[in-house]
Amino acid sequence: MSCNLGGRFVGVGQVGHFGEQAGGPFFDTAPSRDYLALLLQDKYGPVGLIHVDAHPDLQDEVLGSKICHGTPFKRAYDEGLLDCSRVIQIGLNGTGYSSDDCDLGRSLGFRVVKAQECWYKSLEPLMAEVRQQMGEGPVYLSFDIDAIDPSFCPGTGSPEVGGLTTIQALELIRGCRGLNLVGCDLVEVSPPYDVAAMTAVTGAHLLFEMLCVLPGTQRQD
Ligand SMILES: [Mn+2]
Repeated sequence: MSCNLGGRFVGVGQVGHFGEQAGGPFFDTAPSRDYLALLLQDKYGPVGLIHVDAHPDLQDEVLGSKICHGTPFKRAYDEGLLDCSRVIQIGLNGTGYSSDDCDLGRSLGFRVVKAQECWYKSLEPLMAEVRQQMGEGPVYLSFDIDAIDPSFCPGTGSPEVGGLTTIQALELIRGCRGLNLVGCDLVEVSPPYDVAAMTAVTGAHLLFEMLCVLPGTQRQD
């Protein structure tokens, strides 16, 4: 395991076959995701992806930059890191760079589930479908905290109202049990925007929940 505690990027971990990381907003997010994904590609080849986020992060460039927080999955696609038939984006919501934001993923063969499609529902049925879609192959879970409604998680750089609840976030992560998870991240927690550490505490819980659904983890109901 290696850690970088020097900046907003609070940690990169690679434990055995598994990588888990937490990243702050903006420039540190995309490279950290890309770096770990490249490590995983060397080991596993193209991976399935469960991407929970209010934003598609599929722009080719943002403000002239190819590497920033709006571009990581376009770069991953371009690098051949993704098994596109096993990619789902969940929680897209609110403002975007363009009116076709939701179509970016669809055009690449991804399944896209907007936040509004999740309102008032348990996400357990959706996760049953996701487990079918992912099958036995390697899966990477990327969770942007801004998929969660800012009433729960205000501490993020691009908040979008009408997002998921924390209960739905737990359903999403717990619904990954049984998948061949080979890596995950939690990104875009921004302490300067946080209120009474609400977002940081939720983020810590979500990272713990991710550890609890790793392959081989013992479970007590
Ligand atoms: Mn986002």
